[in-house]
Amino acid sequence: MSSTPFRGPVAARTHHPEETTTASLVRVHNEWDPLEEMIVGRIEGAQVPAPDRGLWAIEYPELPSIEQIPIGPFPRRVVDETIEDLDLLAEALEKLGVRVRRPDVCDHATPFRTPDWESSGLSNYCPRDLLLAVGETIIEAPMTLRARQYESVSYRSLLMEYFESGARWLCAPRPRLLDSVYRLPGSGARFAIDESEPLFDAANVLRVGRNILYQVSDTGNHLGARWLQRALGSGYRVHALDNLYDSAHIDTTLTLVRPGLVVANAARVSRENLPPLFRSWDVVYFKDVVDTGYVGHPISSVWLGVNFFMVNPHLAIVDRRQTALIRELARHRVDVLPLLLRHARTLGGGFHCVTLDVRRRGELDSY
Ligand code: ABU
Repeated sequence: MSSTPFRGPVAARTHHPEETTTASLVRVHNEWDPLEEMIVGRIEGAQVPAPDRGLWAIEYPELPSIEQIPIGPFPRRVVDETIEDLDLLAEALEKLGVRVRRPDVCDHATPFRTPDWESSGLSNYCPRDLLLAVGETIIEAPMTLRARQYESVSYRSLLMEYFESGARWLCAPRPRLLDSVYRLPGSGARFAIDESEPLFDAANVLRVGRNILYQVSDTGNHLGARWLQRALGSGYRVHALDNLYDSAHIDTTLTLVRPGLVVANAARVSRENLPPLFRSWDVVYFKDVVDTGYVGHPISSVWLGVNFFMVNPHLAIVDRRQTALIRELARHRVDVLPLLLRHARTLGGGFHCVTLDVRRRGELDSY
């Protein structure tokens, strides 16, 4: 087990007196406390960007060549049905009393340049990938794909509002993402990115109070974990886990239900690599995921089926086609609001990915 704390013992600490304010619209300590405010993504304007080494290495490593990446807009039907599904999710949350926020609509085909390369954008479908809310801090992650370097522009007015309310707003060092960062499919390297600069997608992280789980993988390196530990300070302990899943994001591998209950993807997690934090928890090693299919080329595995989120410790929002999972949650006294994301696999995001919980009612604890 490689759970690597980078700083000393966990201790309560405030960064600066002015940074702790009950008025902050960002205040979230874990994945299950009662939800008060959530960002729900958008699909309008989404596209697969011009191909580059990173897109191939991270999103399409199974393709034999970079030229075979299916670039361009997603099919009209996929976009229209996803607009409906996301709007229904937003409505359902509002009926539950949750304040729902959305990013601005953006044309991701607009090209942009840095001194080193040119790219265009991807989508605003997955706020979870991009922004990390921990306590009263919201962080723009140092994204691993070039195409996603300016995605946070669509969240700018929201970030300003959060800042004005008292939240601590950080942007991780903008990565340079030279060609040499990426290790191409077939190179024999374990991960698609190297350790030359801090890199991580926010969806590599799960919040368990003062313990922050961080998946080292194609979308997060050790330097990224070190940066995050330093940014959060000694009140938190970042656990860098390099034995869970080598590909993108942690939220199809572990899903936290409430203190003491976690759903683990049985294809990736066993007693041997279960994070030590969960040794005294009930663990549902779940295997009966339903493949909900895709159009064209999928950018995620069948395990998007376990990519659900908690509205509170007793209520989950789960894809309604995941009948075995819904039964399993019922066995553990968890109610489910069954909803639909018809194109989750095509677009690379389930219910946890397409949302970002920025405020939950509850206190910071150590678990
Ligand atoms: N965006 C998460 C995809 C992870 C997976 O394919 O399992």
